[in-house]
Amino acid sequence: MWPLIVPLLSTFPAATGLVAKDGETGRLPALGWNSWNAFFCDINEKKFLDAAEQLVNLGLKEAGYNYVNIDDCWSIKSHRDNNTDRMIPDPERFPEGIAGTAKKIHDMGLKIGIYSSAGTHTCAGYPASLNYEKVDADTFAEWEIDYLKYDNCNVPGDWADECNFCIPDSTTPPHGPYPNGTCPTLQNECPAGYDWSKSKSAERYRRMRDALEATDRTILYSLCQWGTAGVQKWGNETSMSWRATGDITWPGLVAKWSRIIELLNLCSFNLDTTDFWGHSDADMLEVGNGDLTPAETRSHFALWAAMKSPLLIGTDLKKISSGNVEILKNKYLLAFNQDPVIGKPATPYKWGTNPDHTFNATWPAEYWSGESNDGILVLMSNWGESAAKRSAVWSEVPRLEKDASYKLTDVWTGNDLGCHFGDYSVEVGPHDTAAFLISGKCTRRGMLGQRTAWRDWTA
Ligand SMILES: *[C@@H]1O[C@H](CO)[C@@H](O)[C@H](O)[C@H]1NC(C)=O
Ligand SMILES: *[C@@H]1O[C@H](CO)[C@@H](O)[C@H](O)[C@H]1NC(C)=O
Ligand SMILES: *[C@@H]1O[C@H](CO)[C@@H](O)[C@H](O)[C@H]1NC(C)=O
Ligand SMILES: CC(=O)N[C@H]1CO[C@H](CO)[C@@H](O)[C@@H]1O
Repeated sequence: MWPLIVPLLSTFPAATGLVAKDGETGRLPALGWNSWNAFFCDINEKKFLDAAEQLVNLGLKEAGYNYVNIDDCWSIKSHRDNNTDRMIPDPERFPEGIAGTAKKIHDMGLKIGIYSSAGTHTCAGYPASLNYEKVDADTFAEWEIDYLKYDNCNVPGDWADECNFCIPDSTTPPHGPYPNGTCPTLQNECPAGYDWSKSKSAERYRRMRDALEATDRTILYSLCQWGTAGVQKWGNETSMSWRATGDITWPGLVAKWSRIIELLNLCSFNLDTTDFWGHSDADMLEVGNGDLTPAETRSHFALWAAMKSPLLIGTDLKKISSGNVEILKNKYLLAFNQDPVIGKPATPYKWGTNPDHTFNATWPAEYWSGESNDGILVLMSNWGESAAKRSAVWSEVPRLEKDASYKLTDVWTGNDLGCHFGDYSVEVGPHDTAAFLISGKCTRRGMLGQRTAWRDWTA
């Protein structure tokens, strides 16, 4: 009955690309698990089933993490099927094919994602989807895939953009744009005002969007386009999420705090593009990986959640510590990330140590706030190497009144922090982030102006 679906479809602007056929997929940031940060190419079906089982056992599925995403290296490397042109799942890694794995993941009440690239080959050199968009989209739909991560490797010369987007830091992978278009070293930079939605990059990603649209399945379309080619301008009409930066990790660079803080700085300048249905993606989580301290892990997760990045766990869930599971399940931060009423992310309201809007890869903004259905979330970070005081001053925090008393809840402990008039100060450890939710105004003025060390409040 065609007329029945018209009202649903008509709620989406016609110019907007991807329609979620189920009316819901992609409206909020995706939550789940992806193999890359944990295993790189060393994957097989068992690792996905283990991850799925652990999502269930650890209560992460219950908390909302529902995608199990296969990254690079899942197919036969040498060729496509000579008759059908389809990619061929590696029979040793996936003995029952991707469709077989998908069935098992679905039977656990979870969704499954797959990976390809808008080039001739994936980043690890496997067949990829440029010029095969239709056959691949149809194949993924037939396998009952729910999510596609679409990378940007091995773009042939005839698909090169006519001019270049600024990638100021020349170390690979690319680091994405500086704000204000200042590009120190680029050859053939596109002129100011260039319409990046007309670029060949945008066209490569639109082709797969259209192929996915033409299937009869809802497949969340996630661009892994490294923040290049002005994707912040066309990502939302092309996809449900798009990467703001280069990778958070690659073989040889695993879970480095320096990389996390660098990405946070870059992402902090792209937050106005995120709202319902389209999310600027800060890349997959490193929670549980490398030598991140608990403070660094808290900051990483809190800021990624607050920016409304998709949250894809990237660690071996058979080895994760209970402390890290608790961070991933933080109910206040997940509620903010998955807010059904307010789609905008938290943003910096003050840089703190540095002047506002400073672009600094080791010292991004330290004071963040965002509105949510549950109240105002405030984050105060300390990027220094020793503990320091951080003060949230109501007159500086958007939407708060200067001369008012607010009720605060500590996001990490769930403790009621009581009522605070005018401001709230805490001691924050190195690389840590204090986080609290302002859930309402206090009517009594009983605790005016009282200050306390973070977490020491017992009143
Ligand atoms: C398919 O093509 C590849 C590469 O051209 C070749 O190595 C392989 O033997 C062919 N397979 C079949 C079944 O024809
Ligand atoms: C992205 O597109 C959706 C419609 O698909 C729209 O609701 C949303 O507001 C857009 N985001 C921004 C930041 O404009
Ligand atoms: C980044 O900010 C910190 C803190 O102010 C400062 O010490 C450092 O020199 C800055 N880095 C650059 C490259 O300006
Ligand atoms: C140096 C410079 O021009 N900085 C500007 C960058 O853009 C922000 C707003 O996006 C301005 O507030 C800064 O002044």
